[in-house]
Amino acid sequence: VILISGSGSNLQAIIDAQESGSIPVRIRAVISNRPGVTGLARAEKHGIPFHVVEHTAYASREAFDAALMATIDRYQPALVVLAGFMRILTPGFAEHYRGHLLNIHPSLLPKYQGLHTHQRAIDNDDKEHGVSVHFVTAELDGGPVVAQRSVPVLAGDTAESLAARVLVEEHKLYPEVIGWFAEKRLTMRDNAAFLDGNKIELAKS
Ligand code: NHR
Ligand code: GAR
Repeated sequence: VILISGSGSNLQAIIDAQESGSIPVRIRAVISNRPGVTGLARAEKHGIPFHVVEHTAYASREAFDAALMATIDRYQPALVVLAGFMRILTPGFAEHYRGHLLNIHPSLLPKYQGLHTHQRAIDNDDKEHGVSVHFVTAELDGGPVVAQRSVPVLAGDTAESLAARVLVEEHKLYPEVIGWFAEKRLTMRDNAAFLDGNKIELAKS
């Protein structure tokens, strides 16, 4: 089950990988917290069940997350994928899907947790920026990192031009990592990620 909030270009990359048979997954459903977004039209076009669970309809984060969990659990997914999903999830939600919940975050974690990552990389004069896929835990953007890809920051970059360069890498990386999970090569244990039984350690820069 894939959770989105917007354009869903990462969703599209996963749909494409499913349809080409390059990864052994079946997307059971797409859920958006915002109505009318492009990502929902992508799901519809490809015959994937889709739902809107609007966070604005709930009085608390706990109530929203309970509704989200109820919708997700109808599909009994092996994996829940955050793909441009923009609502912080409660510790109860993160615990419920522990080890079965991935996010793609547009920075080289642990740098730039939270929002506005591209502008922050530019403001700090970083020469390198990129994207991380991580298991989601209660700690925002703090769960174990599974894989990263970097891109150069170029002179004259705006947040938009840099985001576009990062997105190209996102669309390659996320389907690959989801494929590892589907092949049962990727697991989380004791707050660490393992690929083929080997603990994933971030390269020091
Ligand atoms: N939830 C938990 N518990 N742990 C994580 O690691 C999470 C998470 C929920 C979302 C994605 C994350 C990102 O990749 C993510 C990781 C939204 C915000 C945020 O501040 C921050 C980080 C991420 C997603 N959201 C605002 C909020 O109040 C709303 C912003 C908006 O609606 O535009 O929830 O960057
Ligand atoms: C992607 O860059 C993703 O990494 C980022 O939002 C974009 C969504 O694009 N995610 C976050 O910032 C999570 N807070 P998409 O909807 O086209 O996949």
